Amino acid sequence: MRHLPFSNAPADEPARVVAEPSAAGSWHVLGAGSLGTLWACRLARAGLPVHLLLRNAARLQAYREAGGLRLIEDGQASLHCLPATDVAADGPIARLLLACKAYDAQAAIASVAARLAPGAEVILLQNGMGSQQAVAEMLPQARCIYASSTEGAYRPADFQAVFAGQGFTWLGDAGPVGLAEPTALLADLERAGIAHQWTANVHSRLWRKLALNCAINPLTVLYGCRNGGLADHHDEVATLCAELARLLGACGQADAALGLHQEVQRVIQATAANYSSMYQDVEQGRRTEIDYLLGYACQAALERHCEVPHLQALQARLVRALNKP
Ligand code: NAD
Ligand code: KPL
Repeated sequence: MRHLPFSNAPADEPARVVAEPSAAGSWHVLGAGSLGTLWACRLARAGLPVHLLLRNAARLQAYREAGGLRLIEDGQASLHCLPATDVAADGPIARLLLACKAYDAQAAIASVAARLAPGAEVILLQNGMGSQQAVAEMLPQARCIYASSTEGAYRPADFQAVFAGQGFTWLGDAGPVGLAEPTALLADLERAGIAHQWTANVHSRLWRKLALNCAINPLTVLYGCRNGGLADHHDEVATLCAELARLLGACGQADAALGLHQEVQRVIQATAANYSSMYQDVEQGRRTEIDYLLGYACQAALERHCEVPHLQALQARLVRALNKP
């Protein structure tokens, strides 16, 4: 869950953590933005080898000039001097965290796919649905792991992340269940203090989060309000939840629909002072992940002949609002 940004001012002098060059068994992190930095710094702090993969030589140079990654927690900054190369470098990758936005995921993974060792573990952190699935299809040689996270981080500047909201990350196999749990990977997360749980049904978690995001995020953009402002639009939220629950049922995800409206109301209350991630993207002039949220939901409904007129109207209103000059 995201929380209101607190002061962006980093603490006086950041604690400095110098990482050793990466060894076999390293974590590679592709996408050194908010969540990528949050994960990389916590893993490195726990003494685990972490290696950053940057998009190109210019980004690598910018990283060197920044002197490392800065993680800001409770107003305190720590500096993590992690080894980094650009994606064109050689060398096998055995464990990769893909931490870019949903709309960048396929291009990003294509730039390192040839380096993935057979059976490599690839954690996909993207929000919504559609992009993780598309990436998994591109990587038949890897063990793709879907993640659904409620942690919150934002980027006050390049190569910096503010840890803005404690949360939880569900992880599970993209492919058919049957593989043993990736115990070494989960042990690393435990050691790094990343709150998580392995689940045999991560798809249900992803659908549930998709539904929550569809019921809340677009309305916060359209009404220009914090999550708590949706208390004034109770009926509209209830109608959307009813359609989303029907859609989840039509998609074989009836469990993910249980108590949806109550949970949406609970999240609206619990995060009343926060701006949704979509609101923040729009506010900061960044592209939204709408295609992987409401867009995905409306397309799924169309394919299953499931009537969701309010969701469709919401999508049309949102697209109109986002395209306004
Ligand atoms: P972000 O924009 O802060 O970071 C993405 C990073 O990926 C950027 O540094 C970008 O330069 C990099 N990138 C993009 N294409 C690349 C490429 N081809 N090669 C190398 N790097 C590339 O995004 P974020 O907030 O960290 O979000 C990442 C994903 O996690 C999103 O899908 C988001 O919805 C999800 N998520 C974020 C949060 C959060 O609080 N930030 C919480 C839950 C889920
Ligand atoms: O996940 C969220 C987001 O803002 O993306 C919440 C807080 C649940 C609102 O949908």
